[in-house]
Amino acid sequence: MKCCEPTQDALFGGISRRDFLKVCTAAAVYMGFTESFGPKIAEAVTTASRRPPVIWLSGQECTGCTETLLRTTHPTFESLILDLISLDYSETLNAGAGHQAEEFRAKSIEENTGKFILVVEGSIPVKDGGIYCKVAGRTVLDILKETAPKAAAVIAIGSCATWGGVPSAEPNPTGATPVYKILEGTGIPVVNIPGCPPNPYNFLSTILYYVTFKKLPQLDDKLRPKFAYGRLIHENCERRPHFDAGRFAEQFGDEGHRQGYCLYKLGCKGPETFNNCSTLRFNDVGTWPVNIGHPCFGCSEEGVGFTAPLHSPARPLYITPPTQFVSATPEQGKGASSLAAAVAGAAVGAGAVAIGLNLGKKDHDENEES
Ligand code: FSX
Ligand code: SF4
Ligand code: F3S
Repeated sequence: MKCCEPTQDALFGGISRRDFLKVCTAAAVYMGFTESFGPKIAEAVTTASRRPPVIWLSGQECTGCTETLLRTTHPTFESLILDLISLDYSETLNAGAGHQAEEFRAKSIEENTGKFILVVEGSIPVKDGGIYCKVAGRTVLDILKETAPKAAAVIAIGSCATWGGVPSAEPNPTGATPVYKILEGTGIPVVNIPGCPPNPYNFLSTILYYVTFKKLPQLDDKLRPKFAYGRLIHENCERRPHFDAGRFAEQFGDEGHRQGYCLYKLGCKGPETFNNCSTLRFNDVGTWPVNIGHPCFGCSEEGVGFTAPLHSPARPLYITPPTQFVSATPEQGKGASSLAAAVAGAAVGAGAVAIGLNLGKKDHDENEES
């Protein structure tokens, strides 16, 4: 047994080997591999000679992207992330401050040139020379331009970093610009993980993929991992059978809304937003906007979130077959909750939902029972 291989009782990222395997298996399924790939990912990660160093820069943002990685009910996810990578610099999480932190960043970049992952959270203001966002007296624009060419790859996390997000909303007073545009033409590989905030599992899976295969996952034309952003939310939504049957909530709180009908007429942008919220869901409680009665407002999609009016109807990109056909009579499908289980079972990524979101819960429940 290799020294870094976890034993039955060993912990990785503060979680048991069994839970770690669950996470890797969920990530494997979710990235389009078979379940049997989970142990291979786990082995690659635990036997890696070195955790990839990460420099995390912040531009114009609300820190929601960092928070989404840290705020989990069970203290497992953030420790898992922090054990997968060596987070050498993050303005939010740095232990040191001021000159000390800046010196550590410079040292890590120098020692790890060509090897570290640069994560950027937030958009980059370019107007007036970028003076609207400065760290340690320098513009983030300068810091990004100086740091990115030394990185192995750049991960832009959140809608702000990937396409501009909130700071770029009209009239975009600071010239908020996405990271990939700043780096256009440099040949530096950039991965976009949009969402405001994005699902932390999309970030985790991208890191797991990189550590396992030593390369970036397949990306779409907007530089998003295809495994996470390859489908419209509308394709696997639990309310989709209601859409197909023509049952809509007309107003918040009306009978259709209480019955869990489709939220299209309330402005749901699921038909024009590519993301996996309807299959992967958020946090330990496994919820997402549509599930709790609010239309998706397209927070991850450029030209939709923070751009289209909240309650204007979506412009469906294409009509796709539903994942599940149900009777059009409401009696047989009372509300979304009764449909959710059936649809979720058929949905792509259901394995990830079932396994990933129960992380730590079983042990918790067992403890409660004992
Ligand atoms: Fe906030 Fe991140 Fe939104 Fe932006 O997420 S959650 S404003 S995408 O950069 O911190
Ligand atoms: Fe779901 Fe929205 Fe599509 Fe209705 S319009 S099925 S609520 S994603
Ligand atoms: Fe955002 Fe819509 Fe998902 S608002 S979190 S893309 S459901």
